[in-house]
Formats: sequence, C-alpha cells, structure tokens
Amino acid sequence: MSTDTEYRQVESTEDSYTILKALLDAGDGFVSGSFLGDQLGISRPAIHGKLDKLREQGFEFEAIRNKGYRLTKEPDVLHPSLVRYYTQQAGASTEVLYYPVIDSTNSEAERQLSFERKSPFAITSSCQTKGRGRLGRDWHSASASNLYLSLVFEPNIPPQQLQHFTLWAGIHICRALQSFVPSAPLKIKWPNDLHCDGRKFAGMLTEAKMDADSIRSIIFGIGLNLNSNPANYPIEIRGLATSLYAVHGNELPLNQVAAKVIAAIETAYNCAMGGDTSEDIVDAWTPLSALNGKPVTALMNGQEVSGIASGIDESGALILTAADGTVQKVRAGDVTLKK
Ligand code: BT5
Repeated sequence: MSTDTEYRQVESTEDSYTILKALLDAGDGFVSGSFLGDQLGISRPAIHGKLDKLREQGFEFEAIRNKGYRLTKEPDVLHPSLVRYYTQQAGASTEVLYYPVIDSTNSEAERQLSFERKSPFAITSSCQTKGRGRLGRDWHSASASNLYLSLVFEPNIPPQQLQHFTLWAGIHICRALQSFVPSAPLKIKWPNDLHCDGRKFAGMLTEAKMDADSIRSIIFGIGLNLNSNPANYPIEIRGLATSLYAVHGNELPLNQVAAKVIAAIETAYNCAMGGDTSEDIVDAWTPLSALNGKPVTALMNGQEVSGIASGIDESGALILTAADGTVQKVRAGDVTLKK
C-alpha cells in the first residue's frame, strides 16, 4: 500500500519471500532448482533471473550442479522479506512495513493510523531525515546500518499503564539484544535510554493519543545504533554514543535483530496490558538498571532533585535517596548521572 507522502514503501514480493524462505529454512543445506521452480510455478532457468535480482539486493548464493542453491550472505541493510521471515520465526505477529527513507518512523506510523491501517503494525526504515527524540530533540539517523523502528498499538487503557509499557519495552529489548552480545553489559538508563559502558546505543520514544480517560493509540519508536561506527557520528554525540558493533567488535545480523526487537516489543505490550503476570516489573528492572547505587540529578517540575538512585517502584517511578535520607520519586523527565 502506498501513502500520499513522497516516501516509497518497498514490499516483500511473494516470489522473493518464497525463495528466501526455502533457502533460510534449509540453513546450511542446498535447495534444488526444481524445488524452487515448483514452489514458484516457474521454470528452472527463470529461477536464475530471480536469484540475480536478489544478488543485486545484497544476497549471495552458492550454486552447485545437481545440488542446487545455498544462501551464503544476507544484505547488511534492512530487507522486507528477511524482516518478514525472521519476525515470523521470532513468533511475532505484527505486520512490518519498510521504507528505504522516511522523515520519521513515528510520523509515518501516525500517518498510517490516520489512514486507518489496522494495528498492531510496525514501520521500519534505513534512514530518517527528521528522526526525533523527546522534547523536540533530534535523533541522528543517517546510517543504514542502524535500526529505526516504530510499533503501533491501540489499547484503550488508562493513561497510568503507559509508563509500564515503556519500562517493559526497555527490559525485553535489552534482554533480546543481550543474547546477540553476551559479553557486553547492556543496561537501561531510566526511563528510555539503552546504555553500554556509560554510552547510549539506543533511545526509545513513546507517543500516545488520549481520549478523555483512556489511551487510544501508542506509537513506540526505537532508534538503535547497530553496525555503525561511532567515529562517524556527529561531533555533538560522539562522546556520548556507541553502537552494538563498537561494544561487541563484530557486525550483527540487522534483519534478525530487527525481528527480535519487534518480538520483544510485542512481549512488553503483553506484559503492560496484564497478559503476562509471571514477572514483577521492579524485579525485572533491577538487574538491568544503569543507575542503581549511583548519584544522579533529576529535573522534577522545573526543580533539581539529587540523590542516589535505588531502583523503581511499582508505578515505574525512579526512587532517589538524598544525603539526609529523604526519599523522592521521579515520575517523568531527564536524569543525569553526577560526575
Ligand atoms: C530518545 O530521545 O532517546 C528517543 C529517540 C527515539 C528515536 C526513534 S528512531 C525511530 C523513531 N522515529 C523517530 O523519529 N524517533 C524514534 P532523547 O532522550 O530526547 O534523546 C535524544 C538525545 O540523544 C539527543 O539530544 C542526543 O544527545 C542523543 N542522540 C541523538 N542521536 C543519537 C544516536 N543515534 N545515538 C545515541 N545518542 C543520540
């Protein structure tokens, strides 16, 4: 489906999805040309043409006479058929749209909602021209080796449940990413940043539309620095930002990571909606907090509050204990670590 904006959506075609699914299902094994031909209802020579098209998109295949084809390399940018395949493998049910370039995936999500696209759905992109953070701040979004993603839900829940959703998203995304980079300690800096060794590699932005007393829609966006090199970031964030590539030392499979992040956000939504009560949010948060035991300053209603961070309460507020023992709870806003 196209929109009335200047942005071009690239869809997963059935033919490329069918070929890639057969090859990915086979793992390291070969898939015969006649099997692919039967699946697509085309001749074996016609398969060559289809594979050549995929080669132009960054795939590589090994072809051996009498054995068939094997997938040897995936593109290192987002590919709609791969995201579709891996999203299904990850057990997620969200429909995923892909745009090579977009102003902001959150803005496109908003437009799609206004065209009455049925939620849940996700918008992904390889480059944002107007990526945004909170409070009008920019999100640097130039590199196609990073992930720019938004998911849309229409929950009809009381507004107080929204804070839980962002916190659960941080928890489940952090866990999903940790499995790709087992030796790098990934943490959440309350409320919406993902950090490694004190540097930010991802930021989350939750935007909601309210009716009188309930939330009509949630657009949850995440910008994730995946395979980019922080040396190429704009000077103003170079000292603060990192990427999973930089902390891990190797590139990660972008399309698989995207799918796992989408599945993690679905799980978080399910937790926030009360569908999974097996875990307590305070217990889940504690081991992942980047702030626990550290001196921080928060802005609360325009006033600076300082203290040692000691976790969150059941509502998701950050607990700070001042030097005189006074306990303050920060419900929203920015927190900075004291040097
Ligand atoms: C955030 O805001 O951290 C939320 C960022 C959400 C971005 C995603 S991308 C997909 C979706 N579509 C959008 O348009 N947005 C969402 P905040 O807490 O306000 O942090 C913004 C600050 O992070 C900036 O002022 C910079 O200091 C820093 N920053 C900007 N780009 C960065 C990057 N790529 N990596 C690390 N830090 C960055």
